[in-house]
Amino acid sequence: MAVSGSKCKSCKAPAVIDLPRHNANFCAEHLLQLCRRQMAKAIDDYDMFGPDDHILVAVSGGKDSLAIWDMLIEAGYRADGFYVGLGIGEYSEESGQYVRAFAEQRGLTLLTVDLRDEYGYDIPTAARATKRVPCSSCGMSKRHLFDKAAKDGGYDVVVTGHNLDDEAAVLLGNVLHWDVNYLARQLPVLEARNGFPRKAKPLVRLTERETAAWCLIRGIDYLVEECPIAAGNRHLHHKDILNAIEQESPSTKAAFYLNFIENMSPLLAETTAAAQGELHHCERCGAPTTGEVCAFCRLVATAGAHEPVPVELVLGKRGRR
Ligand code: Q46
Ligand code: ZN
Ligand code: ZN
Repeated sequence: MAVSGSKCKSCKAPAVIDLPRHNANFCAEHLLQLCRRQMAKAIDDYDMFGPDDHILVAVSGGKDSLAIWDMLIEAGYRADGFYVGLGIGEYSEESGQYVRAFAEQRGLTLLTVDLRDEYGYDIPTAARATKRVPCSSCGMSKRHLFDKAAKDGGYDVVVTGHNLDDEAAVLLGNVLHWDVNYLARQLPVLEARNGFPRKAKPLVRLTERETAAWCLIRGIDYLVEECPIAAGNRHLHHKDILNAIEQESPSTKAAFYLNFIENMSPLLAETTAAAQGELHHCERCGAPTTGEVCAFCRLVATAGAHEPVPVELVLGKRGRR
C-alpha cells in the first residue's frame, strides 16, 4: 500500500496511501483521522443516531462491516454485532469465523442466527426452491432477520457497512432503469416506520479502498474473498464502470452519489411517502407485511420443504471465476 517517496498531506511523514479524489497522500494516522471525520460527518449530516442510541451492526466478516463496527466502538458508541449464517458453503463458514474472532478479541457482544439450524433452509436451497437468483432470497432473509433482531433486542438503529462504492453502483443501476421507487428509498438513513427499525449507512462517504486501509492499519482480519455467488452480480459491473470514470476524473463517484442525496432525494420524498402503503402484521411471525403472510415466512415454508442443495449447484456459469 505504501506510496514510494510521497509525503502525508497533513504531517509530511511518509505516506501509506494516495487518494486522488482528495488530491492528497496520507500517513497511517492521518488516513485513520480522515475515516473518522468522514464517518462523523455522515452520522451528523444525515442525523443517523446519537451517543445514547443502542446500535445493532449487521456484520458479514468482510472489511466494511468489521470496519464500521470498529469505528463505532472506537468513537464511543454502544454497538453490538449481528451475524446471519447463510449456509453458502465454505464462504459462510469462514466469514463466521472472522466475525466471531473479531468480537471475541475485543470483548464485544455478537448475536448470531443460522438459517439452516433455526429456519431449516440455506441460501443455495432457497435459490433452487424459489427458482430465483440467490441474492433475492438472501437479501430478503437478511433484511427480515436484521429487523427482527433489532425489534427483539430493543435496538434503536440497524447499521450496515455499505460504502460509497456500493451506494454509487446501486444508484447507477437504479438510474439506468429510472427505477423511481428504488431511487426514492436509496437514502443513507431510513427512519423507523410501521414496525421497521431505523437503518443507517455511516460509511457512505468512504470508498472500499479506504475501509480496507482502515482494517489494514487497525490490524483487523477480515474475509477478503467475496461471496462466490456475487460474481454474476450486476452491481460489480457497475462498480467497474464507475471505477473507470473515477480513474479519468477523480471524485466523480462521490459527486454522483452525494449530490444525488443532496439535490435529488428531497424531490423524491413524495414518492417515498406514496410507496409506504398500509401494512398488517404477518399472521405467522407478526412482522409488518402487505399480505397476510410475510415474504420471509413464505420462503421458510417453500425452502424449508426442499431437500438441501449444495452451493456448487447454484453457482452455474455466472458464479464461477
Ligand atoms: S446477497 Fe448475494 Fe450477498 Fe447473499 S448471495 Fe452472496 S452476494 S451474500 S451481499
Ligand atoms: Zn500524517
Ligand atoms: Zn412472517
